[in-house]
Amino acid sequence: MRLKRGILLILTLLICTACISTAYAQEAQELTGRCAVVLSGGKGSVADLTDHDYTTQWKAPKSGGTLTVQAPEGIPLSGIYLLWDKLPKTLYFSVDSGDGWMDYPVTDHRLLHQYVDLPDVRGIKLESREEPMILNELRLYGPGDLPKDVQRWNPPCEKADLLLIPTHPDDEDLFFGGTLPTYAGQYGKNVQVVYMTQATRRRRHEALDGLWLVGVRHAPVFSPFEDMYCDSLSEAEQAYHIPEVTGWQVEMIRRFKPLAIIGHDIEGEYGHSVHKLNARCLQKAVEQAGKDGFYPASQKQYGLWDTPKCYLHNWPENQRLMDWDKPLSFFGGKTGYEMAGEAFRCHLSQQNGHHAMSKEGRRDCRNFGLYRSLVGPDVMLDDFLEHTDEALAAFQAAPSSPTASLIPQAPEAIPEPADNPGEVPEARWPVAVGASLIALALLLAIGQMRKALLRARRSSHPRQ
Ligand SMILES: [Ca+2]
Ligand SMILES: [Zn+2]
Repeated sequence: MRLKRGILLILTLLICTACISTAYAQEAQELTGRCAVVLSGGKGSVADLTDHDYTTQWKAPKSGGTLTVQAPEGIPLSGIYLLWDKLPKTLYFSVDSGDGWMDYPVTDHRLLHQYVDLPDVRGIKLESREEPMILNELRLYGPGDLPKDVQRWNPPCEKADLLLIPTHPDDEDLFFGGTLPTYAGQYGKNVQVVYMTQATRRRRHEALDGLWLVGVRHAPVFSPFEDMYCDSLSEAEQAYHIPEVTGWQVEMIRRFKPLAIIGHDIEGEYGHSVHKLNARCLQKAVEQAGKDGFYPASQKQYGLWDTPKCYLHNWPENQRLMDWDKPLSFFGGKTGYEMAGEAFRCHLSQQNGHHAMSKEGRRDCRNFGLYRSLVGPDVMLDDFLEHTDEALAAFQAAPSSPTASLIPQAPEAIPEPADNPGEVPEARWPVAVGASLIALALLLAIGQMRKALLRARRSSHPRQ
């Protein structure tokens, strides 16, 4: 009797496991077109929010603008994806779970592309209070796994393996080629991108789309420096205050403590003056970040950091052509070069025919030289992180108190997410809890079966 019950329990559990894995394997349905979306106040229409175009939007007034969403009959809403033109400082968000409207505090609110998880609701309301709200796009999702193109950014790295310092959004693809698809996507390394210019909001959207596509999962950082066109390096030196640019780079290096940095060509690739300026400031910054007394504010905040390796595009020493033509399994066999090309096409505002991926001349996105190294020259010449394991081991072996600057310090009190950029750790805990419960129940069931068997044996061999 007990034996039968045990077998039954195991069978039930196996069915449950199958059900849970099927539920998690199911992709969330996009329900935007099936929801009733109503805008009140401001300029723009629901069509502007659903045309997949960052240049059209709904502009809510300073106060009293509302966006209301009603879920389709019988399907709850599990998430809302908001692509902002201008992020309001505070988001006034409420949900209707079936028992009327309730405030729904949204704390994770930092980037132009924002996904908000919802506890399966019937309705959503967004209000503008005290400040205008400009929304470019809106998408709504039902329960299930989110499609890959819904961006859920992790905070910037606490400690980066690679730090890239492109000047404008798209330079990371055009001039650093397969770096991001290979290191962020394929290898799942902690890769941090910091743009030396602020970029327009449209270009920031394009940057996020391009970076997400090639597997970057840590939010990029944009500098406070405006994007200015300069005819020559001397004009760029006038327009940008060099100690400020260098100081900002020093701060980024100290904050992200990279094993290797990738920067521009000192000749500015096709001669771009601000690319030149960026590379030349970086030559100073990489020295000064590790030295006492330079830029004391960032030294106080993050400590010193002497980066083991710094590469510059087209630098003539310890030069190599990186092989970006290897098929990458993370991208279904597409190469790093192909993925960088796809990411470049995310920069819609830059598709004017002047720029394209290249394997020739100073635009060759494979050509890098080791500008500065604390770990000797590269021997294999095929890996930006060659020899950095030894550097890392040496740093970790160093006593912690006198070299506190070498220990990663969190600029934000958010735990560092898992290395694998394809995973969203928060979404995995229900599976882990479910699996643990099932394992426990299985153990109990097996125990019960063992007891039943022993009893059966004892009854056939009664004690004397
Ligand atoms: Ca739009
Ligand atoms: Zn550029």
